[in-house]
Amino acid sequence: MLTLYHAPNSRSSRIVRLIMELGILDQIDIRVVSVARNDGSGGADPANPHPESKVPLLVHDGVEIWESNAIMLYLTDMFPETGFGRSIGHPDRGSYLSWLAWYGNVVEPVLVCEAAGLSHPFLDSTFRGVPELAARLKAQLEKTPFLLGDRISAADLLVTSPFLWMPQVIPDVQVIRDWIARCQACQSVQAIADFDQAALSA
Ligand SMILES: N[C@@H](CCC(=O)N[C@@H](CS)C(=O)NCC(=O)O)C(=O)O
Repeated sequence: MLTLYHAPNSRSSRIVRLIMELGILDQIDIRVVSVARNDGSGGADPANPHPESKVPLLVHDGVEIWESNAIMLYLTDMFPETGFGRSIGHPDRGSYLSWLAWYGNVVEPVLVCEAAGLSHPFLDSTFRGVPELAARLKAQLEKTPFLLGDRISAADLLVTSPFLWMPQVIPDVQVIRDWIARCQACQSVQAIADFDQAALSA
């Protein structure tokens, strides 16, 4: 039994989007919960078992899996036939794990600091900044249309996701803009928008 705790228009929306791309919506019990929002709205939901009251949280037969990159890896490993991940033994497995981890370890800290207007030598030396992040993406996207070659993967969904909520931090680099547009061309973009709108109206 798989249960996803989800709040509309939040970091868990990218997990619902992946679930739609994997075609496994009917296999997951999606429970909509509230979370505390940056604008002061919302609040912790007693129905959400996440230990920090956050989303996303996936629960599989009683085991909790938290953090978006871990959840994406878990789901794509569980449903390898969908082609959205790269299984153990695949030549791109190491790159797949690296992009997923890089997102959590580098992309979110860099973009959150940028959006918050924070700068400090410790932040720069630990995470680098937006120019280095853009250079890393540009170098890859000049070689391949998606992070892992010719086919979109969960890594593309994850790494492009913050650019949807924070378009102001999209690097002004054409190959990056083209890649974001390619990733946004999927049907799941409208599907998740409709799903979240319906959840908010319910
Ligand atoms: N690194 C976590 C971040 C999760 C996170 O911060 N989620 C926000 C929603 S966008 C949340 O639940 N916030 C509620 C809170 O901070 O109490 C992930 O990517 O899964």
